[in-house]
Amino acid sequence: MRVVRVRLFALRQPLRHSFETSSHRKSGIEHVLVEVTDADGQTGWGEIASPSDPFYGAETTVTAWEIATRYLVPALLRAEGEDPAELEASWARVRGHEFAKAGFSGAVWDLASRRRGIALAAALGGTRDEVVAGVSLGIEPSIDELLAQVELQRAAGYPRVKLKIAPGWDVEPVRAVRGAYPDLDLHVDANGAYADDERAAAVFARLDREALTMIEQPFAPRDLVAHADLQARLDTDVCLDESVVDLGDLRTMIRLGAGRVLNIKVSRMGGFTVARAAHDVARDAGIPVWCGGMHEFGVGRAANVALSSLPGFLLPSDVSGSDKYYESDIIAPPVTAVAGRVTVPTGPGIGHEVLAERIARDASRVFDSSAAEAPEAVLTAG
Ligand code: OSB
Ligand code: MG
Repeated sequence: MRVVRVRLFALRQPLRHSFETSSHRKSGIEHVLVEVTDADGQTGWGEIASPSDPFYGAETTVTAWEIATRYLVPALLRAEGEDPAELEASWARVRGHEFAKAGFSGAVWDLASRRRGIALAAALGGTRDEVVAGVSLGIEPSIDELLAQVELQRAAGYPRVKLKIAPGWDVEPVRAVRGAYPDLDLHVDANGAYADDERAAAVFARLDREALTMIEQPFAPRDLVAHADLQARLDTDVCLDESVVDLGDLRTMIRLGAGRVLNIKVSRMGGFTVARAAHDVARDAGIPVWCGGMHEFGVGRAANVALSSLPGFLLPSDVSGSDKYYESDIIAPPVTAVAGRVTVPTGPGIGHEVLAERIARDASRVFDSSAAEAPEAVLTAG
């Protein structure tokens, strides 16, 4: 397998309902689609799902574009191998920039499985034919509006609801939702918004009484010790998201007891090979995992469905139907959830047709490695 051409498309889609987290509010999402083509003309697609701004992590759409065009494209064009991991190895010496790498990883995994005529889920070692999906709800202007959102998603059939929390929007909204839905599989995600102080300790002690499935990423990403101390005090499972970027972080989490659940995001961990390895390490340690989302368009969403079919994904993943976020999608058919379940496609690759013409037409920025004006690659020294 040899990639002979790479195209990148920056594409913005409006959100149907704006989404607020502890850091900011957004009404649209811009991601970068990656198309790779091999010598036979077969294509594979991936999605760089970096947020536009450096609030979830350090990357932005602009840094991802820069790293992709200057480093990842030239590395990939020189790589060769049948296993996608061999192509991923071509950019291994680029440090960080996991979202950018994950988009390229998705594209080569999609290409490799299409070449073999098998589904991405099968190529990854997936064992389920459907996955359970949960929804993630942002911070709302009022508790009534939050309750209306929960009701909407319950009516759509989703069995698990995650609420974004932040200082000032935590115990009260959680109690209101718990009061209205005593049996709901409910969890909260702070995106690292709390300082490790007495005030936070009081908040988490109160949330510990609300029968939550987990409390996700209460503290800053690098502070594994604070998470371990909190986990030791709570009955509720602590889940790590931003803290675990590589397998070393995961080993630290396990050694310290910094959480009992892991959110695996392909984007945060830099690709499918490492995400799958994290799944294996967590499974050996008895840690259940689920697949987190980054408001992916269809390409990234379908790949998350494939990953969620691995056996250690024991909790509902953030792979809600495309219609929760977007009017229309860039794949056909779109990802759909019926009664909170998404069928794992069996067709080659991500198992959906990618609407390449639509992507090319609507893109605000395009890069083509075959175009005469393609920027000079930086990655030359060995
Ligand atoms: O922490 O899971 C998160 C969106 C942007 C940044 C961080 C997160 C999220 C989500 C989105 O919760 C969930 C989804 O894609 O369905
Ligand atoms: Mg999270």
